[in-house]
Amino acid sequence: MELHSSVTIIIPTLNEEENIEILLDRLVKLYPKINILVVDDGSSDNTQQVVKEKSKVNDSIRLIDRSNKEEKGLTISIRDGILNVDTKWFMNMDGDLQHPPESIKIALGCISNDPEVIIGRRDHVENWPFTRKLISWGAQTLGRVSLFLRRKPIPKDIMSGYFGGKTQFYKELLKDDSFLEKGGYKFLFDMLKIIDKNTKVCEFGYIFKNRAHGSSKIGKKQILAFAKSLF
Ligand SMILES: Nc1nc2c(ncn2[C@@H]2O[C@H](COP(=O)(O)OP(=O)(O)OP(=O)(O)O)[C@@H](O)[C@H]2O)c(=O)[nH]1
Ligand SMILES: [Mg+2]
Repeated sequence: MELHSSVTIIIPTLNEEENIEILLDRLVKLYPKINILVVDDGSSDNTQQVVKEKSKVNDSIRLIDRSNKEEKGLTISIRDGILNVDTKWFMNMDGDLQHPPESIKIALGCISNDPEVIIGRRDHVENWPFTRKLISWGAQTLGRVSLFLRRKPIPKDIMSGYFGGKTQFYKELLKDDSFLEKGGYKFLFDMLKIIDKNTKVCEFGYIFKNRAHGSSKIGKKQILAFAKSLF
């Protein structure tokens, strides 16, 4: 489909060898013409090897290897991904199958509205323990207050990692990337804090799955970086 060739899926990864193989296969099957850019921060497992193997047989799949970069982290990996996108549209998604590849189709339905920003909204979260729900609720609430005080757009899921939009819009913003909390993991929230209230945002809903394999990389350091970004 013509539309798919104008889209790049960015997938930041850190030790996702089992998930990334399944995810790439599913994406290619669903959207054969789509471009895929995996941004890996020096995984110690076989994530990079898996991506390299896939990219040998499919030149729509690319790998950015950040192993030798001094600054590591999810937010700056997404930044590097966006700066290397050469299609009109992009979507960022997790590499652990929590963001269902089937909903890319729904996300791309947004394109007919010609939005600057596209945001996936977690309508339902599978099996989160009470503490995680509480932390997430607290973060969303504080974040919303922070955006309200700044008179900024407030989409339903301001902490979403499933987002994208018009590449050129993001590249313009990234000419000065000082708005990013570099050690953090909430690129979208950092961006919502600086964009114009009238920026055209399109939202779509999806079910946030459990991590398929491997373990979470979000720890105290990332939570602290988020707390800093509120102020
Ligand atoms: N390049 C890069 N990717 C990262 C980094 N930390 C996490 N990721 C990737 O970013 C995505 C989201 O990270 P997760 O650890 O799944 O965070 P989460 O979804 O909030 O947490 P869980 O629900 O526990 O999985 C995954 O694809 C990770 O592999 C990092 O420092 N660098
Ligand atoms: Mg995850």
